Amino acid sequence: PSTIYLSDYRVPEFLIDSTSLSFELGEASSIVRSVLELRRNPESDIQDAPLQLHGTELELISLAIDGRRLGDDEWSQSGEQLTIANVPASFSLRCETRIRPQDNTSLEGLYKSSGMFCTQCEAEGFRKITYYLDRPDVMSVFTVEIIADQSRYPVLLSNGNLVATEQLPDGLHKTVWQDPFPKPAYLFALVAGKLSVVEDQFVTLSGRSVDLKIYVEEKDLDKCDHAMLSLKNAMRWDEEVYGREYDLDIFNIVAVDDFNMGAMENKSLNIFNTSCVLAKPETTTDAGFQRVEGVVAHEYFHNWSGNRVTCRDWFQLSLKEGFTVFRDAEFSSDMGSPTVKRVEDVTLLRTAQFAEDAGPMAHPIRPDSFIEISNFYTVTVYEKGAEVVRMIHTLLGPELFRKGSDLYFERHDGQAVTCEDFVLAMEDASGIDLKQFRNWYSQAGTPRLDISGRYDAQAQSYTLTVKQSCPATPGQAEKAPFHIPLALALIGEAGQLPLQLVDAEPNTETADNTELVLSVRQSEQSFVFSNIQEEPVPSLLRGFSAPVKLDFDYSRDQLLRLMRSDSDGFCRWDASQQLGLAEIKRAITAIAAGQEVCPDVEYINACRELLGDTSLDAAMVALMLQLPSEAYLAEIIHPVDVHGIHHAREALRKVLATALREELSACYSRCESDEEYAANAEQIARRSLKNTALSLLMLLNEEQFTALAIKQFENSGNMTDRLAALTYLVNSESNYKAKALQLFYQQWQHEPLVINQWFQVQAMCRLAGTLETVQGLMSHPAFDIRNPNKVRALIGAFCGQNGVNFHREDGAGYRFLADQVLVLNRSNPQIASRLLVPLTKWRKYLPAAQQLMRAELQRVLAEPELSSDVYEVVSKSLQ
Ligand code: B3K
Ligand code: ZN
Repeated sequence: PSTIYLSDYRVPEFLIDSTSLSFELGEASSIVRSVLELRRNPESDIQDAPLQLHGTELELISLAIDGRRLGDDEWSQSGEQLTIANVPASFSLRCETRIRPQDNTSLEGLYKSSGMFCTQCEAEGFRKITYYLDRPDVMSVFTVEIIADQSRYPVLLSNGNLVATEQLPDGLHKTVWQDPFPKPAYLFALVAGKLSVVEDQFVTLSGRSVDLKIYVEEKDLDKCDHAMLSLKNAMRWDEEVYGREYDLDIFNIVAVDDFNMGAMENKSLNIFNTSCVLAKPETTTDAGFQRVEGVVAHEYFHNWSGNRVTCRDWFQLSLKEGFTVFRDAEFSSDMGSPTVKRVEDVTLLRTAQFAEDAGPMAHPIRPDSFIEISNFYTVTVYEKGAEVVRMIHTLLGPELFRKGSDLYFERHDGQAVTCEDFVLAMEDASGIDLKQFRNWYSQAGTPRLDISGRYDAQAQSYTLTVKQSCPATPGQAEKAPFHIPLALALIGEAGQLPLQLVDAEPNTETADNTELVLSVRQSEQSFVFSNIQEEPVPSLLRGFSAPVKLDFDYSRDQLLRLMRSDSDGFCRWDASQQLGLAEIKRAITAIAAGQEVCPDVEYINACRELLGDTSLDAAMVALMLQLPSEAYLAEIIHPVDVHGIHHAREALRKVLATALREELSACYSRCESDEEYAANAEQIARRSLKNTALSLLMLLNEEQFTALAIKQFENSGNMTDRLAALTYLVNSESNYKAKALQLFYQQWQHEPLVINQWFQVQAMCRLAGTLETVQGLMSHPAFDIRNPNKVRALIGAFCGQNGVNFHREDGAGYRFLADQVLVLNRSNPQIASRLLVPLTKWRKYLPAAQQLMRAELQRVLAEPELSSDVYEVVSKSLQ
């Protein structure tokens, strides 16, 4: 496999003005006929180039130029390339190919999923359908004809508007679709199947009425309401917040079972993983409801940030993904609880993204090379990319940011552009210089801020000294300083102090002048605040204003003050996490020395206060009571002793539960409610706190709490509470767990999404013997290795979220993962390379683990027929 470089980008030599496709979908194979109106690109330097089209795994039947069929000597094929040497300046190319969607297990291109045909073309799947210029800067107007058996495939969909339907002989029928908006091939979609539909309407700001349709299997018709509501909310929100209106008369969503990721934003025909569209209280957890809302919105928002304005090349992926994640995060924040959403996003960033940035696959949000683009749909491109857009938002403020996004959409509507074009629009609209800020696009690694504060009582001044650095990443030894927005406040005894900065220009200030955003630009920089009457506690990186690691030497009492009274929800939560982290570190030391774990009384008291304070948002209390996750701890404590961390954390949780037994119990009762389920912030918060309390109480191993869990498991009407109870029971010593698992299976065996949760709960069980359970479940009739959701639920959850069992000291967890990766390498390379990620982090662990992990990676690398996906990840991780 070869490496592709951003610096090698050239404009396309040909353009495709229009694309007509005709599909004859059959049971053994399908025929694709295309007519492409091609012409040489006037902007290309090479005006005599041969035509080179992409194509993979296609059976070529015939080729014709302007109606004349080409002889075998007029074209040649090598690798993914079809070359036609002599072509005129403009011409029509007719091409016929045969493909086998039934045998396509990669779930890329055209494939079958539970009896229906569907497509996934991003990034480079269209070349598995027909020969084409499969690159995002070639945009074309598509007309699509679909012919299929009417009884098996009554619904035939593609992008744009339905312009014709026709009955054909032999039980066939046909539909014709036309998409007026030029688009790259990666946004093409086709669906054919037996589908039921839920319909609604949306009237846009300018008064146009849009038909909204969600297509699902008939049995799922009762699970579409939440997605439909989320779609309408997203459409309204994009009008209000970004001034973006929907542009066609129809918007379709289709749910499919077998899908490599969450969903896909194909123009007017979004295709969704069932897990990201179906929801009802009995089968879906609160997290599931929120995911549906977020993903529906995300794909919808792509209509502007992605489709109307698309990417020039795949190195610019974050242009659409980072921006769209930022947009969907703000939307979810507006629909629910802003602080909770922020804490969840920061948690993901600090665990998965920071780990990626510190690992062998580290890359900037705009990578400069790749072997397989599918490997770059990463937390870095998406989530860190969103943080970069958020920082621009912070530096510009909401009004100028909106001016910038308006300019961006207006300037580039209908174009395929770069991250640079986005930044330029933001600069042009705001007049704010983002020159140094651009380093965020080109440099990988998580910057580190080391901050210290000095109070001068005499001068009544407070000085913050900020040092920034960024560790080396593969291919980038030295980094230039970043432009980092550092939001802060200074907290005194009675609250936030007024801020007067000496000799520097902050970017933003709050109305009362007690909060501001410092622009940190140098490797070392000091900021002096005057008229400070008492020694303050700095509240730093408010709202997590930059994706950095922050180090400030807070005392316990300072952290307690922040945890009790900071007005910034994120900082408040973060203080609780830092206190928890300190306790876990002490517990690790205590256990290693054979001593008892006994946390600081003040810390326990602060937790007690939280539990008793009914004025607080329950969701925040729940978040603050949860100790930093093992995944986060693995980012902080090096080398990572998985078992040591796990035992210390569990021991500490148990001590906390013992100390807070009465309060937790009271809190549980207070949060119980029999009102009708709603996925709103208030109820979600209450369930979250209730289940956090129960999870702690379960550690006490007392019959009364086990009984409580059993009661919750048996009686609750919603999946959030039932699944939480099942999880705690499965992780307990209770004899009831086998029965619970069996009951649960029996009740939900016909709901694949629920059964995935059943697999996941078992795969994540912390008790010994889980690997054997997982291995056993691999041959359960409900498991299917060709279905990515099942692979993620069982294998992915075990290897990625069950540290103690995956990192078994005998290496059996590593061996298991390598075995599965080798199987999936053949059927579904994208899923295989994703799954491999936990092994690639081998360098962080203790020497014995390192050796075992590396041996498994070497075994994978030795496989003779590695896909480019797996090859890239495994070879880079061993470098
Ligand atoms: N754009 C798609 C992701 C495609 C992944 C291709 N391997 C979904 C999204 O981000 O909205
Ligand atoms: Zn996206």
